[in-house]
Amino acid sequence: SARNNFWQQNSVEKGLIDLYQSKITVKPRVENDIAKAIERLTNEVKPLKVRHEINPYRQNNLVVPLADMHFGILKLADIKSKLVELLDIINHGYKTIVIEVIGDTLHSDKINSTETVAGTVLEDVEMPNAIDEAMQFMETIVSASLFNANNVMIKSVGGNHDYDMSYMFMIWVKERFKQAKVDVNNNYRTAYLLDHVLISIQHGDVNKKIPGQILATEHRNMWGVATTAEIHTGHLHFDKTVDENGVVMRQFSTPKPSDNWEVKNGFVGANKLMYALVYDDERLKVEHFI
Ligand SMILES: [Mn+2]
Repeated sequence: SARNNFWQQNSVEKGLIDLYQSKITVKPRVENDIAKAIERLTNEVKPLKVRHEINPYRQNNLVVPLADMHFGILKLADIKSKLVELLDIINHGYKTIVIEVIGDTLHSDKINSTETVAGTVLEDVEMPNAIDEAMQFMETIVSASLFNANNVMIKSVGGNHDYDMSYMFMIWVKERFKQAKVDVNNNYRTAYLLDHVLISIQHGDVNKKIPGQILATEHRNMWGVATTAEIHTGHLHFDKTVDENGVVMRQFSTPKPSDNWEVKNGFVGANKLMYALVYDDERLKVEHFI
């Protein structure tokens, strides 16, 4: 803490003189403050109850893909206006809202150092605060979704920055939002049917060669029922949509600001967007760029 004072005083020799005083108090920086991290993680982890009702007039489905949020680099303040826009879209009301957590929600897989899953050391971010903000963000959009949809599903896969951390984070999500169907898993991809749309989510760092064929092979039953099939990924931080023999690959960008590594390498041009996708029974009808 710091405190400053300014005052004037009469002196016999110089007359009125200015006096200035600063008091600075410091205490040692605490490294490896596990107790503080545990307190943050367990703070008010009790189920949340949101007013939830079934409305048969809600026809369409909404998918909110969250790819590469990188909380730690990303601060909630960076996406305030995007969050308002997303909530406006959620407020229209849907049959089902799906929140897809596609990996790298958190920048680091460690709490007191900043590293990827493979151990690549990154520029330091404040992870307890990052987890706090990720929780606030999830709480905001899941609460709004529960209020505005007949069903809420939350699907997840870990990323190359947060695979282990993400697993634990999703356990918090599952415990916190008992009214939603939360898919916590330690797989590298997961798939689900949204009426007659088959959607697979995978972070995008693995299974890059023939993902459409792998989807058909691993989920024969859902593949047979589906009218359209899509794979949702992130990882590369830029927007790209490709129709690969009928399987639409949607790679989403990230709303986070460029970090030092990206600036150094010149990876600064991508749109910094969030997305909300509206589906009818059989296909994508509207894509919101937020
Ligand atoms: Mn990644």
